[in-house]
Amino acid sequence: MTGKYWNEKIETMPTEELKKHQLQKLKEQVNHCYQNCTFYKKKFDSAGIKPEDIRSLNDLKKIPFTVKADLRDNYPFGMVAVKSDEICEIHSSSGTTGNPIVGAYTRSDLNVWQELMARSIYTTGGRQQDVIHIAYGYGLFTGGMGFHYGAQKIGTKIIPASGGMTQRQIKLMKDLGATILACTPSFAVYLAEGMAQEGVDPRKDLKLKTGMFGAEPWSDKIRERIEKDLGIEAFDIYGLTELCGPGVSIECPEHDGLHIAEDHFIVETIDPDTGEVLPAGEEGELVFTTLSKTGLPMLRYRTRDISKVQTEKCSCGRTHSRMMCVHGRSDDMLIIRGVNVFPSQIEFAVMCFSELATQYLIVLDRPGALDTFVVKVELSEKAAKDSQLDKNELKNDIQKQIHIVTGISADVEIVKPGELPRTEGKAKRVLDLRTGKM
Ligand code: DLL
Repeated sequence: MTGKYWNEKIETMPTEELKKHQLQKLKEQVNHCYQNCTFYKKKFDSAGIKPEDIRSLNDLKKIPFTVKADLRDNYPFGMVAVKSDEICEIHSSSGTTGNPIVGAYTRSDLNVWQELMARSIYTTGGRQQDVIHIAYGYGLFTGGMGFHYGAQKIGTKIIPASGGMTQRQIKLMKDLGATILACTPSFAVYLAEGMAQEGVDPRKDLKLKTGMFGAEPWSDKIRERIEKDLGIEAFDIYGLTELCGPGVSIECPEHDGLHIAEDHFIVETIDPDTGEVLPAGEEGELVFTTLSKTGLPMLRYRTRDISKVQTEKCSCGRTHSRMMCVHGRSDDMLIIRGVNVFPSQIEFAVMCFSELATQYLIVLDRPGALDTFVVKVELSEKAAKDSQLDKNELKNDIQKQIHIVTGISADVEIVKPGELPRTEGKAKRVLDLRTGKM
């Protein structure tokens, strides 16, 4: 590690060299998949391609996509490309229906993940002398262990707090001198609320400098609030179980996108409807190909996450492409009265009002022929105490703002501070009661 880079040679590698490195690794990865995984061999055979056909990065397009359903259909180990005793750790993502998505790691996969997480923490300024409070869940979810491994490699002091017990977490952050907070953005908001209630002033009582937030979409408005309420610099971190967990990409101090670890992944952006590969800079679904995975390699894995990728060099000196923050997944998109709406649009509209806290809940139902669309929002503690506040006017203004952002009308319901449910992991923003109602 040198100065601001964890691995300067890799992180600032000239693009041509990086591409050569990717091609070499891609060929190896494709061979590994074809030789050792029946799933991929069948896919290649039915598409009429052989590993030798992948001669350039452009040939990647010839490989069929891999999708979430492939993982579910081959649950738990049908897509594993090594002998069973080479798998030494297993994680899983929080699937709501059907078979869970399982991530199976070999020792070498764990080493790569640890390296990527050390790089991520280091990029955001984390050093050996820091104290990292990890409030991502430990266990099957990759958040807790991923941060733990990365921080161990840097030598940072680790507080493995995991989720839950908000009051205890605040006390520990204070008493143990946490300088980095790692958790979901929604839990950071929850912690900030808890501190306000307990009269803890993060600027005076805590030593926090930075926060590493990810695992769910979060808007710029939430970022502003977290930075203001906790007095820290916030960084976005992205990843998914299928690829390794957190550490696939990390925001640098320029705060202009998240650098993708292109020495271990190739990213493509596609039109989610047609599968057509889009030019750099255009918004679409992110598709990743792993270059170093041995246990569960992923060729052209469709993430369903919507973003765009910039390839220009960043002012921080890193050459790896940047993905802009993910505001939603194509399968999170709601169709309300025939109109496409992303929960992040509602978040944007709601966060425009300083009278509101950061919690919101979208409730959809279909009692008759038409969808009902209710957005429950919470007053901030301060606004709740303001006797001058005209709630009807506020409600009308929020309704107008939602209409401007989404093009459809919602009923806004303003509730008291603390009334909406909080989650300690990923936030649940939508309650869709329409399922099964025609
Ligand atoms: O959420 C890994 C992770 C843990 C990332 C901690 C960052 C921090 P999964 O549970 O498999 O893995 O969920 C992956 O979460 O496809 C995205 O839809 C969403 N996601 C992850 N990071 C972000 C982010 C972890 N920074 C799914 N912004 C992904 C928006 C994110 N969405």
